[in-house]
Amino acid sequence: MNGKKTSPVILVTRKLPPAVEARIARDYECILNGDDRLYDDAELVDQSDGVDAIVCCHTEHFTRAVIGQLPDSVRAIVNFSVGVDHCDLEAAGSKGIVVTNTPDVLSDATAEITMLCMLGAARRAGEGFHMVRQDLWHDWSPTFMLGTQVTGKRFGIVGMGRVGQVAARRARGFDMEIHYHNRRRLAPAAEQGAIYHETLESLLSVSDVLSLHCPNNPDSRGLLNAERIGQLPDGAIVVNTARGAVVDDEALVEALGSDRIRAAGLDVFNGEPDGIHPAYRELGNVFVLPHLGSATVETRDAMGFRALDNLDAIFAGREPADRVT
Ligand code: 8YV
Repeated sequence: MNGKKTSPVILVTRKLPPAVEARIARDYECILNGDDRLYDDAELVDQSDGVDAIVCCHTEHFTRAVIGQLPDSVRAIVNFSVGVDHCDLEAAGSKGIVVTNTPDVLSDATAEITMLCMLGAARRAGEGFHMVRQDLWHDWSPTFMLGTQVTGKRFGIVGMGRVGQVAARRARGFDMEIHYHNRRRLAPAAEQGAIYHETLESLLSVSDVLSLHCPNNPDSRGLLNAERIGQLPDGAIVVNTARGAVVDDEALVEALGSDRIRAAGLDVFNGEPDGIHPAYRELGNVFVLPHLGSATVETRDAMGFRALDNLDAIFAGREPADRVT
C-alpha cells in the first residue's frame, strides 16, 4: 500500500483473474497477493491492518477467532465464492461485518463438472486415463473395462438450488429421470417435471446416481453416512461437487471398497487439498478432480466482477445484491 489513503483499502487474499485485479486496482487502494501465497490465520489478521474490506476465497478461514482479531476498520468480507462455510457468519454479523458471496455465475460451470464427475465415475474414466498414460493398455476385448451407462437412469439431487437445477437440466440431456430432495418443493415451472421427495430417505432409495448440491452447514454435515449409503440402490454412483463435509468419508470409502457403491465422482473433499482421505488416491472406482467446479476463465471473471459489484455497493452505501449476513 503506497501513499495517502484516498479510497477504501481492500485486502485481496488471493491472486484473482487479471481483468478482476485491474478493476479493483482502478477503483480502490488495494493490497494484492502477487505470489498467490496462502495466508494462515495470523497472516490474515496481520494483512488486515488498516483495511476497510477483504476480498477472499474459500481458502481463507474466517473463524470466530480470526474475525475476533480483525481490526474494527474491516467493514466487509466479500467472498469470491458461492459457498460461505469458511466464514463464521454469526461472528461476522455480531461484529457488524457484512459478508457477501457470488451466486448464479458459477452454476453452469459447476453443473458441467457434475456431469464430468458422473460420467467419469460411470464410465471408469480415471482408470482408463491411467492405463493409457502409464502404458498399461495392451489389449481390447468385449468385456474390457465395462462401466455402466447413465442414459435413462434416475438422477437424484440433494439440494435443488441454483446448481442443482442446472445439473438437472444437463442430466435431462442424457434422458435421465430427475428426482430431488430440498427443504422446499419448487414451483412447477422450476421443477420441470422433476419428482420431489419430501424425505431424503425416499430420494436415496431411487437414486441410481446421487448428486450432492447442498451447502455445507450443520444440517448437511456428514449427511451421506453409512446408514444413508445403505439406502441407495445397489451399484449406485455418488457425485459430490458441493463440499466434502457433506460426506462421511469412512462410510463412502467402505461402500466403494465393497462395491456396494459402484463408483464415485468427487470434485470436493474433506481436508482438501493435502488432507483428503488417502483411499481416494487409491481406489480405482473413484474419479477425482481438484475442486474444479467453477474453474473456467469465463466463470472466474464473472465471479470476480460479481464480488466487486458487491464491494462497490457496500462503499456506495447501497445494499449489496449478495449479502449473506
Ligand atoms: C470456488 C466453490 O472456486 O464458490 C464456491 O463455493 O466451491 C468454488 O467453485 C471457490 O470456492 C473459490 O473461492
